[in-house]
Amino acid sequence: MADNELPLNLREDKVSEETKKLISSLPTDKDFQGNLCKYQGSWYYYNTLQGVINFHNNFQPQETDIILASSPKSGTTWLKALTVALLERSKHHDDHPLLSDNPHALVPFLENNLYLKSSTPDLTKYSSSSPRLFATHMPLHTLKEGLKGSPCKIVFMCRNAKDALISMWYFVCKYQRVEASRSILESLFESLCRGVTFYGPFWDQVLSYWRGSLEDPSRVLFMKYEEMKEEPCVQLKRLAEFLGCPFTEEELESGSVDKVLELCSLRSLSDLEINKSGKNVNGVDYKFYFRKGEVGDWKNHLTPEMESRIDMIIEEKLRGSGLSF
Ligand code: PAP
Repeated sequence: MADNELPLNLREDKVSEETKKLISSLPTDKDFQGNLCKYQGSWYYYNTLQGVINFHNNFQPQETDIILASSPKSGTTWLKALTVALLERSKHHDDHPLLSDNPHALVPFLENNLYLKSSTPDLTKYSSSSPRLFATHMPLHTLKEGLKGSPCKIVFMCRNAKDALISMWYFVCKYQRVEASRSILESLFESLCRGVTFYGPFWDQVLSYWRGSLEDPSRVLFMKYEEMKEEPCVQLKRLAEFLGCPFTEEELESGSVDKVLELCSLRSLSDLEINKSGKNVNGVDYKFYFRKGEVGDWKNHLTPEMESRIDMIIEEKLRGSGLSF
């Protein structure tokens, strides 16, 4: 793919002179999509690093802001939809925002959308909704730097690394319009094992939020895609309570939990016209964000050797943390 055809976040055309200087002092590496540099312990494509710096320098948090954080390919789209549906549940019927907009448009990424396109994005559009909702894949310490001490609530969603890897494989092949070949999967697998992935190492990103949730559970909620699939009602109620908008008895009796889950199901969202034909700000088709949504799809693609290698690495990295997958 030519450089100017790549999604904006993977390109290098937004980088300021100052950031170029910074990059020259950082560890650098590559994955099969492009150049990466390591900033505050995480790997970024260069334009996205500029987004992080812009966010740090210019974001003005509000105390009521809610940040939806996630590992890539771990249920970000789902979490965004669920949160919008929860917060808007008493306001809309036929004109629900999720029916006409993709969850990524309703809950924009900070470093990977708003502050990627501009160092001073216009956030007034988001001020009409209180609380404002933003998203990120940055690790917690890098996110907190931009929150400047503001007590915003943070929800983090993660997923087992093997399913997230398979999801990423299909996703990059779709938007690069190439066949999902074994060689691409193997390249992504090697990057995952080396810890050199966009926003990785996977384990450091996940651990930053895990520890944050243990230190301050009223501020950081840690969620897993697998638990959301296994017991959606329980997890949705947990999310609602954390966000300070628990379901009332009346809502529980009238099936409000199921309505939110149905509106946000992969089937419902992927059937909507906006999600069939729209594109995100980085030029990626929304339809690529919806695939199977299953737990354990990795079993159809990874060899037993790949499975045991990645399991061993992750087990070792998470040892002693109390977190497991
Ligand atoms: P992102 O990190 O690029 O924003 P993200 O939404 O986290 O992507 O991940 C996409 C995965 O979530 C896909 O998984 P799969 O490839 O294993 O199928 C996608 O199918 C799944 N997904 C998207 N929407 C939903 C949903 N409403 N319910 C459950 N899973 C979903």
